[in-house]
Amino acid sequence: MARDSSKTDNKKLKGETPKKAPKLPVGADSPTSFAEVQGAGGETHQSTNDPALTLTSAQGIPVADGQNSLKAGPRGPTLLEDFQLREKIFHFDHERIPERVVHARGYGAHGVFELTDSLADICRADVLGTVGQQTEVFVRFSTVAGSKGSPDLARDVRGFAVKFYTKEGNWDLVGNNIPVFFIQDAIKFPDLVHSVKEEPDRAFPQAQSAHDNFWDFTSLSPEAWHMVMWQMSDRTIPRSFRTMEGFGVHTFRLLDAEGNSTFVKFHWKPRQGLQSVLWNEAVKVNGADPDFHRRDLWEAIESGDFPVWDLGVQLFREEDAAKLPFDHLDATKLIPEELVPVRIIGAMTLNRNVDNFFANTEQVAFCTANVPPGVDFSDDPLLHGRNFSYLDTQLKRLGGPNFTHIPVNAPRCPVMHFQQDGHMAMTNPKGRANYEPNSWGPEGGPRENPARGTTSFAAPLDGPKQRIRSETFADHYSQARQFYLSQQPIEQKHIGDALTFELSKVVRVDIRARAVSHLLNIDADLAATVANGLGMALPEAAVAARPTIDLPTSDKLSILANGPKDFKGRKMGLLLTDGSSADLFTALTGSLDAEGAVWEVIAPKIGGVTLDDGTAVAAKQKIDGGPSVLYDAVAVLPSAAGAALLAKDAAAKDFCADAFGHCKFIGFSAEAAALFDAARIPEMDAGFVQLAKAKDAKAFVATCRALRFWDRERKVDLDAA
Ligand code: HDE
Repeated sequence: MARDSSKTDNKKLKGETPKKAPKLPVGADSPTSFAEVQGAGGETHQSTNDPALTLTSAQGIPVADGQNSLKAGPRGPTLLEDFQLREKIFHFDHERIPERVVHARGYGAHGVFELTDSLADICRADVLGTVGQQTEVFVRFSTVAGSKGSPDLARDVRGFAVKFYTKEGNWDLVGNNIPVFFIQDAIKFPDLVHSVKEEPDRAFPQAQSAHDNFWDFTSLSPEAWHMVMWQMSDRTIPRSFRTMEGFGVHTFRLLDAEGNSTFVKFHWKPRQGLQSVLWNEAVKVNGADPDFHRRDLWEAIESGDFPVWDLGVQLFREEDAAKLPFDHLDATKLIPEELVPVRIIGAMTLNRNVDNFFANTEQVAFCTANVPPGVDFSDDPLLHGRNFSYLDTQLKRLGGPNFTHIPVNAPRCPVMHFQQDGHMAMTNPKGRANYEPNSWGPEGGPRENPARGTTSFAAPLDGPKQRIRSETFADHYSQARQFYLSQQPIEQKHIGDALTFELSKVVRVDIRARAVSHLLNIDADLAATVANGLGMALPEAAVAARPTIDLPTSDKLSILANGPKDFKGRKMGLLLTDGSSADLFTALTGSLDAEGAVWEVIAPKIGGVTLDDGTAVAAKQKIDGGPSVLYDAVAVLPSAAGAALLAKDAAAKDFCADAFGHCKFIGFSAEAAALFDAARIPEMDAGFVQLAKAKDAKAFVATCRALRFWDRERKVDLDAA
């Protein structure tokens, strides 16, 4: 289905500003709001059904005047007696809860998971057993380092956390968009996070790893360098949440009814294909639209273009694990898909936006320890630390142990236990028995059930207590090299550029050199490129615990090898002026609609333009509000007079120059030449497609299916020279 988000927004706008007072009670268009917020009993929200729609206090007391506080005389002091003022201000003062210590900035959506291939032969979890069974999910995507208000396109790892509301309780698969992690042991996590967050004395830089502390820590932690390669790749500047993979990272176990174990790694593969932006683009997107990713997800779901991810599993037995070249308990290593193929077992569709951000996205509480019977943990030391941390952090963040009563966290299956009381207890048991076993209820229930209940893999354990890192975790560079060599040349260039950029922000020269010393163990050319970019001599290679070995490359590790096949769900910006060709406009928007793409009109005035046949077209953006960085491709279609006008406008020239510099495909009318000249575009290369006749539009949209015109990048980027 075509998505013209200007239309979507207009519709929304109409809906939000009704001419007459609505007949429904306030909040009735958001079915969760009042009933959920005001308690399970539901009695208190009756006031919202009052046909007179009277404003009340939180205690339900009708308000006569909400605009003026109670004063002694018209200019007199405010009276302490004003409970209405006090209640309102008191509640406002307490609106914020602590933001997440990591992954503070995030965006969530509801959806559904459908199983397409049963794992019932190896796993007793109901959610993985019955083909066709649908399970409700809630997903939260996030950046890691930035605070809640930081921009979406920071170079950062993205969180990819999924809560499955299964019939056997909540299962949280709390993953990232990168399949490995920086550290091997949970005890290093606070140091890692401190190093990447803003430096403590000055409280900057915000949402960036490009500073001394991060590179100090990583250059002193050889185990980090596999993940550093992923972090410096375009994986950390995704085009959209919709175009990212997700990974459970750790090895988990699946258990059958007899307690037999199969190791498993989880993968989410986006049907939308993988896509990222360029770094220079990301920097500008952050200024033009800091909400770029959340807006993109919201708009896609609002318009019915629901993103879908396939869930894949890599399955292997204990005896296979012993033969793998890396330790499956080491979270800094992946298992190449060529060694253990990914089997697709289901699909997740995000189909409903949240109707209240705080209630859902902010209050959702994930925990790696939440697994249904049949899913169990491996001995990955990072996972064990996480199993403690997530529950602990929710107590701080959500204020007490009853956060499972919050609707987004509440299981959808029956909950039967004797835990009670505590702050904000919302679902309170009735009756006399608050312990088990008891003889009050039928059979003293609810009681434990060995047949249904969760069990752990009966791993025989033996060993001296010691603080030690396994020798099998010691090869820190081979997979980093494998990742780098698996990238296409343009992707390798981006990794070199990113490392050079980040290390250029590091002030201490010895830290820069120590970072490059690791690159020498990964790829000599990469190390030389970065050292050259930094203007420094090559240092000695870092001392490696194990020599780097050459592993086979893998296409699965490249973004470009796994890109989208079409322009569906992607966005084109149409720069129009008064007098632009109606034929071209109609042909191009028709082709984009047929492709399932989104388009927006950008014009000198937000009031829109009049085409050469007199048709009025609404604009979604005024030129300085719709820079080309917001679009996957652009069409520059001014009239001759329009082009002459835009040639004098800095924002219009930036629009063209950035589209060119970011290697975008550019459709154009002959009249655009004057604007391109003014924008100092040096060459109309093969990434430019002239739209002379209506039928050119279809061909242009087909050209845009490729992500970018990469041939141009080598010509526009000084670093590459
Ligand atoms: Fe997290 N992590 N983490 N993490 N993590 C949190 O939990 C932690 C790790 C991930 O959208 C916190 O509720 C430790 C790996 C995501 O709400 C906290 C360790 C992976 C989210 C925490 C790790 C992740 C978090 C902060 C090392 C990828 C956001 C707020 C032992 C597999 C979830 C919260 C959301 C959030 C601890 C490492 C992913 C503090 C101790 C590896 C997606 O509990």
